[in-house]
Amino acid sequence: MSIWKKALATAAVATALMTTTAAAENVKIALVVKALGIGFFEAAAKGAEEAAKELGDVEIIYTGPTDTTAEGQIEVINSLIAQGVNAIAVSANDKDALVPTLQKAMERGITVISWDSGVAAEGRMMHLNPSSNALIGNTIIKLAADHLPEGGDVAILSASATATNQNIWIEEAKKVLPNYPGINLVATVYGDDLADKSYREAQGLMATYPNLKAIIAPTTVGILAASQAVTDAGKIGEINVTGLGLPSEMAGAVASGATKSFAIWNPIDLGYAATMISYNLVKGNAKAEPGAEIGMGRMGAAKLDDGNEAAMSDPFTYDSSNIDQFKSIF
Ligand code: RAM
Repeated sequence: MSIWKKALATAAVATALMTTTAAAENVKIALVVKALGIGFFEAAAKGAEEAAKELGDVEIIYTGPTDTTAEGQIEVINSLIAQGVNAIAVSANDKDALVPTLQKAMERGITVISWDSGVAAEGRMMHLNPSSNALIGNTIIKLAADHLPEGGDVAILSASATATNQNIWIEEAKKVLPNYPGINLVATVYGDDLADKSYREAQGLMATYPNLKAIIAPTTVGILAASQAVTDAGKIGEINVTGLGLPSEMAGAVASGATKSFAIWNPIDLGYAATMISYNLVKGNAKAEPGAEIGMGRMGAAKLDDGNEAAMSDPFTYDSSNIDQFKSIF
């Protein structure tokens, strides 16, 4: 072989090697959350890391804005597009505002799903709900009603006014209110999933509605802040704070009696499942279309409905009888 032929052959081997290395590159999955610093999303990130470890060739990019705005998420998503990630799995601060940016991501070949808080159908391939929306809506009212046998005034302290998930749950909750005749919903306010704003909104509710018997917060940030506000106002026993919370954050409120009970699903499993789904879509192991079953590792398979949505498990209720078993998990 001439020296030139040898050089060419070596170059060919080198090229082949480079191609193999490129093919073995990690699948980059970005978990975009409503905002950084929220315990619920940190638990979901733990699940995403668990899935990545199991899969072996995945890199998780856990990211989000500093406050729960669509603008902040759009900025984050644009930078992920520029980085060339393989998948974006987003919990949306707004159903519609993210659509054009996510469409741009999909046009560039990026897999886009929403989980927890959804994006409108045209802005994602599928959406993973933590549970049935109707069930969550009923659960949050029932949690309050169970401790109000005589009925009474209740108020909702939500996350941001544009949060897809909370808005759907509140809509579902309002539908079942006629089934709870003594329960009188007097107001819905928004704490934007910020601890201080949620605390002030809870104080505002107590000042405006002197007969308030329960604050229902379908957000882990809101329920914690409201239980603190009720405690600081000396109203434990008078106002019950309930809704959706994390056992790790709510153990104190349950012990003090500020919160009699609350519910949630497992956020670790949710982050794990969103990662597994993203991976399977990137790898072409499944297609996001009605009727499809997309593998979620140890969580089984997500079965997509006509709107390309799937739901995971039922929410679980925590109170003084069981919170100690869960408070170190999530
Ligand atoms: C907060 C967020 C999240 C929601 C939970 C219940 O952590 O708003 O989106 O699912 O509460």
